[in-house]
Amino acid sequence: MSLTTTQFIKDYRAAALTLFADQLENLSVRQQYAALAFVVKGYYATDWAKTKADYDARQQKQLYYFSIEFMPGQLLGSNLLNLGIKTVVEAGLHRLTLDPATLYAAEGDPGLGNGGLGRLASAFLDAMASVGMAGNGNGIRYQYGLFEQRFVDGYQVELPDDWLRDPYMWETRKENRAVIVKFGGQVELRPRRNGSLQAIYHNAEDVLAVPYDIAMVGYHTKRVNTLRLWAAEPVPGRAHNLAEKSRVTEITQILYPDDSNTTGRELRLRQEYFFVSAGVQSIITHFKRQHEDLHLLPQFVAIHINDTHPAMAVLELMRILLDEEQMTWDEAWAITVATLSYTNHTLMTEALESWPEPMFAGLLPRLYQVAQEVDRRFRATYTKRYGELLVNRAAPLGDGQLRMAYLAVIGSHAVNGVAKLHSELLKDSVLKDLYTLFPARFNNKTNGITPRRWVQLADQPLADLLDQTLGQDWRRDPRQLEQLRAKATTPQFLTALHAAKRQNKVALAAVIQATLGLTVNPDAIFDVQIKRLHAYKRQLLHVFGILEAYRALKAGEDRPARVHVFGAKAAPSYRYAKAVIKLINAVADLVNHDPDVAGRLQVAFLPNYGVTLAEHIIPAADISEQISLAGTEASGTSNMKLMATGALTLATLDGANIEMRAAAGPASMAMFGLTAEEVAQKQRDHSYNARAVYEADPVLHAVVDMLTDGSIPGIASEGPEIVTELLDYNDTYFVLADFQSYVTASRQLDQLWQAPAEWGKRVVENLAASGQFSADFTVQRYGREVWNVLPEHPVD
Ligand code: 26W
Repeated sequence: MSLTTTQFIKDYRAAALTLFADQLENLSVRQQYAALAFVVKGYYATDWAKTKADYDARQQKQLYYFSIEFMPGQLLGSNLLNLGIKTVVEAGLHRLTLDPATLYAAEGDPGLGNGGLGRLASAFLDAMASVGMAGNGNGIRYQYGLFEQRFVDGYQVELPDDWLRDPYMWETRKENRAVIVKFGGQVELRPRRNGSLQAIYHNAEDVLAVPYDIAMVGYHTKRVNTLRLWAAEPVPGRAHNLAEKSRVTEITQILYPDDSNTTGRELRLRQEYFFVSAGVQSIITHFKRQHEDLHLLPQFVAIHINDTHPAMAVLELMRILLDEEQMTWDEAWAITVATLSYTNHTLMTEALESWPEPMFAGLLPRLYQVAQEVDRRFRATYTKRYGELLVNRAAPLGDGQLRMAYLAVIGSHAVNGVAKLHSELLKDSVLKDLYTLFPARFNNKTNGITPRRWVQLADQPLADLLDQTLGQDWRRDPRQLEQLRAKATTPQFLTALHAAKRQNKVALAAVIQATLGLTVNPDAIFDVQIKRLHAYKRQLLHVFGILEAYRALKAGEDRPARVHVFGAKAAPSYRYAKAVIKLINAVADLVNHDPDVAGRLQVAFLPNYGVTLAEHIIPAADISEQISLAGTEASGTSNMKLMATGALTLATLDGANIEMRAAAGPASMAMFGLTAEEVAQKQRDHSYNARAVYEADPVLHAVVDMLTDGSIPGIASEGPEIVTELLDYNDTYFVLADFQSYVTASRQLDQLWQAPAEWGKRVVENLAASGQFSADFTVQRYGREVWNVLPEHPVD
């Protein structure tokens, strides 16, 4: 959009007067931020309305991305960048003697997700708007997001994330689009003359679902899509006592903080049905405003199920097509399968949701009836050809449970994993039987990241250097970065690259100083591991690497200085993960206060890791730790972000690490560890003996013993607990097995660090290849191969 600084200042002053009846200068930073967001909202309002009108006028097929989690991050910077007015507005702010960084920092970060899955959903929405795909988000407007993490004496403490205490400027309440969602009661099926069954609800509990829409502004496309988040409210005009009121509002009160363990709680089931039913109902209402015949639905609507949490969309769409549209089962089923598609994000069995039939039937009686019929017809269709055994294993209802992953596959026309290895492992393991039945549905869609947030916004020094070196085309098509391989070999460029990274490290050092009171050496290697705390992600292996280095330095060995930076929240009920958090903080205390290693080894565990903190940490990383046990991390996305800002990856052959290495080159990453096949083999033949590895390796032995011999103060219970998992429960995630090759690979990076030109060369290889992992390419592949929703402004 064309905007002058003068015009912006005029608009901004007007907004301050309108919103706060006062001059800009007199307002608090929070109010100045709110007025600025208000102005920006006005700048894309027309495009937003026009986008919707265009889609309707052109009868554009639209994709609805159903996800129980979204992590959009702060939106002011990305909205200004995507509108193409960031420079103009920042110039205006300076002229008003306001500091853009202070206003950016005043924005809350809606933590409506746990980790990878939620952040990916938001990256996809940004990407779809930026390539001109008609893609919308559908989720929940939690009143409380993911808990705020504090460390008290090294222990994780969770505080409520009351993110709505200040009005959220980017949302618009659309009560005119509210719908009713029904829970409980009994359902009577009364046959109609046309043979279809009318479902009559008795004593059902009605909940009002009120949508809040947030604009998803495309990058220089004038396309603005919608993220719709639903809030639960009592139906107005119905008498509700306090208990009834809170029973309703609690549905969207809080995000479940687990990212790998199904809680099986009824409230979670209510949350899942609530946003699915509200979403499907509003999609069908919108469709019917334009089309009579719902048989045409798959031509104009695609609904994507982001992991199993929205899998009830299969049953809800069937319910509406059967009960309200009076279709036959086969008609309804054909439409449902053609409209729906499903992505699996984890192989962890404990993360695959299933609901006890009694709970499901009690809360969702009509949906349960539909589920029974889906199950009956599934068995009737496939048993003859595939036999009872396989069909019993693959049927949606089994062992008294409704198995949501199976329901999602059976009710969708496409099923994908999020990296090549993961998509293959899905076929060999958790979805093996369904792959036998529906091989054509299975495909892979390797994850991606949005280079606008992680490079253009978070890493200004690198972005400026890339502009100087390549011009600006890379900002539209990051595959242009491949040109770096040829252009970026000069000592000048490598020096400038190192300077850009150092600038980010100095900035992060200031954050570490302010947050932890720790002064870190910006010329040390910044070794970063940022992701949820989970045993399979092996933060423990990283700790063992630190202890190995600590012992070596104490023994007088010389090593390049390293600062280990951690960011990680643990699910509150995940005891082992919380023990590892305490261990990391205890090791930080030990190492950071030991004069023998001062300035050569430091550990900074920054609390409350999330999107905004990631934007500070990622550009400052030299080493990216992607050390999960091979075969456990579905894809990873922090690996791609750290690659795109010039870190070298220390990695196992797991998830997307494999594809990143293939893209950047065999020497571009420091690989180590067992392969997924080797792990599977050892698991199959039970040939792994962790204690034997421990006994056979004196270095490892000494490191493990530090967890119980008092060398690390403050872990009297956590240390033994962790060692018990390793030596008595045979180390589920092969930490001991991969220790030596991990240390070797890490030491190779120490060597490389002492050859800056060589290090720089590897960084260039990674930067050059990083463009391939833009989410723009990922969503285009989904659009062309699964959703049949095409990009208006394709990047290819
Ligand atoms: C029911 C509790 C629960 C909640 C969330 C179970 C599982 C989840 C998510 C699927 C966990 C998750 O975030 N998975 C991550 O998804 C990323 C995006 O595809 C991948 O990059 C990560 O590898 C994967 O762990």
